[in-house]
Amino acid sequence: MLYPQANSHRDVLSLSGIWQFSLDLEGDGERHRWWQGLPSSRPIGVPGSWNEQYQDTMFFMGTGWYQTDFYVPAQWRARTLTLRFEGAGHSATVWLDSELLGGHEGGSLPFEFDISRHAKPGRKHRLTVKIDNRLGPKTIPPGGTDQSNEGAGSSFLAEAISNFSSILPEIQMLPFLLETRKQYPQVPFDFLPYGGIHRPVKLCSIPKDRIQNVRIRNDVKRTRAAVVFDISTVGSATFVEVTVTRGNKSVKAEARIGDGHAQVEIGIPKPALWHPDSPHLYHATVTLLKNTKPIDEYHTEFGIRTVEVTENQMLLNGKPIYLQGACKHEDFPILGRGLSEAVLVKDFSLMKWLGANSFRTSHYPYAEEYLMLADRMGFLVIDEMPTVGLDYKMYTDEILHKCQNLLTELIERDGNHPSVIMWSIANEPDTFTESARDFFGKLRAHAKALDPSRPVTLAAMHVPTDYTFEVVDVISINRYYGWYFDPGQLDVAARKLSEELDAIHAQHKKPILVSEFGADSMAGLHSDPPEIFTEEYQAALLKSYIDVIRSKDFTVGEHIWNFADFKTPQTYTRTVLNRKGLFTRDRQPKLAAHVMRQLWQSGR
Ligand code: BDP
Repeated sequence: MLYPQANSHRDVLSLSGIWQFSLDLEGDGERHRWWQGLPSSRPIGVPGSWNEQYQDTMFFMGTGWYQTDFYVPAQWRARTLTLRFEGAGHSATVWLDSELLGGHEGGSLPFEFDISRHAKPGRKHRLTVKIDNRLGPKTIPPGGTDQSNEGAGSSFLAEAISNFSSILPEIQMLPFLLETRKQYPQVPFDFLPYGGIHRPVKLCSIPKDRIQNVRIRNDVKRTRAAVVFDISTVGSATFVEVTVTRGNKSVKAEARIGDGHAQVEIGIPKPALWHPDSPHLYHATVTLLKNTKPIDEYHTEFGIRTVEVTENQMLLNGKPIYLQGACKHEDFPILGRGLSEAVLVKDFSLMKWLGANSFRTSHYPYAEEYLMLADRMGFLVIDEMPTVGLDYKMYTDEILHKCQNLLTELIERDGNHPSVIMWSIANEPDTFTESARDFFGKLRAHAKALDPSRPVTLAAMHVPTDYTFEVVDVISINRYYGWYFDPGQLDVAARKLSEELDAIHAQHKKPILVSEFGADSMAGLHSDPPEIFTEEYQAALLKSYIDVIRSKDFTVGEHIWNFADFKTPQTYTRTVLNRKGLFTRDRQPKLAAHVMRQLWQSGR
């Protein structure tokens, strides 16, 4: 699936704007054929999560219906017409007029429908989208079945307690302890399960005979790069031509199409390599030819660079690279998870201001615009699957198959971006069982089969007995000493972190990224000596972790949790937001941001 673009053979119409919206509180919208018209609807902004657009939708878990009317331009005749959603969910069901087009599960990857049979050029159509943001035991990510706090896992627990309470009396405390961990909405992760059409919806007009997909890989040998374009096509075109341009130089090559596929290789002597300090991009134009006549084209940018992993290091273009940056969320006041290019630019400019060179798309794939900008501005991205909060009961063939499909979709979408240097196949799943090693081992193998050029990691928390350390290329650990453990004791935290890093590396001989560490701070709360929740304590904790991380020659980076404060479910450990941000939710720097800027602007 190619990212939509307008060029001399293609057209795109944005359907962003104000749509109509109704909550389906009784769950009977389908029975009442709401695609024929929404009852008592109100306006809603698209893209955007529904949560913060109205007071009564803030914590709503259920189905919400969206509707809009649009015209298909009269000149779009004899074309293939597609309707593309960049991201909506958690699940979406789509109707065009009264025709059911289909559905999609997962809110963070694009999906599209061929509507050529239904849509008529020059006519007005009604588009209806039913969104359900409820999660269940088999969705990715998972969630409590009713998203309330009631009755989770009680029979299993009752049985375990009666079996063990004679030998371990403390086990009777377990229901109480588990109760205190609950939050509302009840999800096994720490960000709001937003609902809505989070990313743009686009109406696309493409040629019937067309370029279907373009995969770009490069092989760099000494002073020469071979760039290979794998192109799939639809229809009867015979040749495909690729022109690669940089500055005023260009190289061209072509190949014959066989069975809807062609491979074009272009040699580039002395390539300008892509690197965060010099993010050189090449421009490629792929042209589809029928009897020498151009009938479709696609433009894309790409970078030439290599990534390798040794026992101690990550190498970018053969040289050690150290990742400094923060994990993010797609989260902003009022927009929720909704894409705003202005917020994106603001965030990237703040990351440059900090001196960061990297971030992780915690805990799901972000809008592709993030990667496009990362390519241009020079950020190293760890691209993460939406596999967050998986528990050991989920390691079944059915869930594995689902995760493999998601990974395929992710690599299909993001594989051409030079900024993506590593795939993260999960965040903090249960990894204390051997079944975790098998499950994530198979997921890693799937990633390698689709993309041998990038290392694979997993952000783990079950240190030191973590079975997935055996199957990843780079070990990533999320650590919260000095916060959830040993609060207020930075010396203890530093000692534990240091011992743990040494022990993991001694056993596994793999490079380690500290993929999360941090402390909440309420902007404006100060204390001396530093106490938890103050700006001083957050800054001191980050600094002391970084001293430890940098003292090891096998660490490959420091990723702070989090870039900015973000919205979470309600629980007594959160004051409306998770406040581990270097910036407030509206992107004003806390003390820690200034401290990190000083550290990062002067390099490792
Ligand atoms: C980590 C999770 C992250 C949380 C963070 C926290 O990976 O999603 O937000 O803890 O508690 O374990 O702040």
